[in-house]
Amino acid sequence: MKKYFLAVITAALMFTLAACGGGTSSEAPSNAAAANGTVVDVPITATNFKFDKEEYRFKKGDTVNLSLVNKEGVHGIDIKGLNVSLKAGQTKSIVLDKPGTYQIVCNVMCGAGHSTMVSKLIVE
Ligand SMILES: [Cu+2]
Repeated sequence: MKKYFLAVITAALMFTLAACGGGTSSEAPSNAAAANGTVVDVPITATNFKFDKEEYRFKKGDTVNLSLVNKEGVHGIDIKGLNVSLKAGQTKSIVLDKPGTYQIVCNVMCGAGHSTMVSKLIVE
């Protein structure tokens, strides 16, 4: 009886270990990628008169594939200090190698709320 119990415990342990092992291995690639900089697709969506997020946060070393989507109105983006200037449908890939806060502004005279179309891109 004791032996049977032991066998069940052993089987349960092995099953748990196998399940854990599976979980870890499926997460490992993304963690490894994060350490060396992750590649992130960043669609910035613009409406009248704001961008979809107040701040876009990344880690130093990340590569971001920026694109602009106009959901409402006609807008563009300039990111000061990162040499980014995009119109709708354009994309630009940049490596964020300098920590800091960069201002994202609309670069198209889109109307009454144009000057309030401001967001931040933060590199930590
Ligand atoms: Cu504008």
